[in-house]
Amino acid sequence: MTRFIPILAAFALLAGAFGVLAQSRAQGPVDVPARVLTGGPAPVLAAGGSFTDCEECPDMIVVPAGSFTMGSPEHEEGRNSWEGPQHVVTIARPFALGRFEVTVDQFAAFVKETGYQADGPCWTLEKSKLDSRQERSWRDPGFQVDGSFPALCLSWTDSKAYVAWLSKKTGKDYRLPSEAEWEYAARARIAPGSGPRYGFGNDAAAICANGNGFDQTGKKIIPGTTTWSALYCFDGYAYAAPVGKFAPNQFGLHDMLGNAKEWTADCYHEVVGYRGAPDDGSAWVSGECRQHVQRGGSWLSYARLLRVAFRYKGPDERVGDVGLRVARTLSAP
Ligand SMILES: [Ca+2]
Repeated sequence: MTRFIPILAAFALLAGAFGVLAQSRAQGPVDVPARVLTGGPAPVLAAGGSFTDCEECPDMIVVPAGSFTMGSPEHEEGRNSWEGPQHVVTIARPFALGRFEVTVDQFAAFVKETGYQADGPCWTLEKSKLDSRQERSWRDPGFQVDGSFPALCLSWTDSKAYVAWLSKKTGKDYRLPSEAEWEYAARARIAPGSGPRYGFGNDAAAICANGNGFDQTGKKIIPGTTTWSALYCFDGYAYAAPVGKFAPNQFGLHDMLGNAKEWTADCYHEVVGYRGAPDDGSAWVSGECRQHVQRGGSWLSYARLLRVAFRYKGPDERVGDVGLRVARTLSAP
């Protein structure tokens, strides 16, 4: 039961009123072949460049170095105290981040090559009921998916195993992004200052053009959600969407807003908020670490939960709206 509660709380949060539980890219990415990264004295990669290290590997975007203000201002509507205090984080070197969330096809390549066991159970919402279902997994998260969908029902351990495999396969440093890297990339700005609450802007009605959240499509189609808080727009997807169906942000990254919540490397420090958090873009892994941070919201998240400063937490369980996006450290030029 103790493991059930955080999962339930997380779902209630992302689902909003679960009724008392029943309520212009940087400069335009330029394709950079992987070999420029792997060859001898590597040329400096331009921010916005993209590469892929192997056929089955995620498409990567080079995120520029810069600084940003992490967290939400105290006056932001719907804010939680643990989104503060706001603090400036400096990302001293460019790094790479997946252009999309890791897809079913990409995760399948990992499972096929290693025999890794990532089958159920997975917590899914079906027939108006959240439950841990043995038959659900990344292959079948409770609704129809194909290889272009984000791989869902992945635990933090599954996600770590995937990036470890990518590293071994490519000889490169693949990893989960830090929470700071994630928020920096989602805000897609390279100078400090409070940016717009949804990354692309402040207009909740425009979310449907920028990402897949819990919208009027979902409310119409998903059983038992009529009392839930939803976006006042239609994004066309009741459940998850294939990756890349929505506009990229200024860094060329798709689906930072909604679709799948994404694991980060960071431990969750709810009580202290960001007091004691690193300011150099590294992951915060010291102290209590019962849960890890997830970011970005999902197809089950309404506007407040899609704010770029919103922080989710989750125990190491498989859940039907949680997947990952990979990061990679870039070699020094
Ligand atoms: Ca939707």
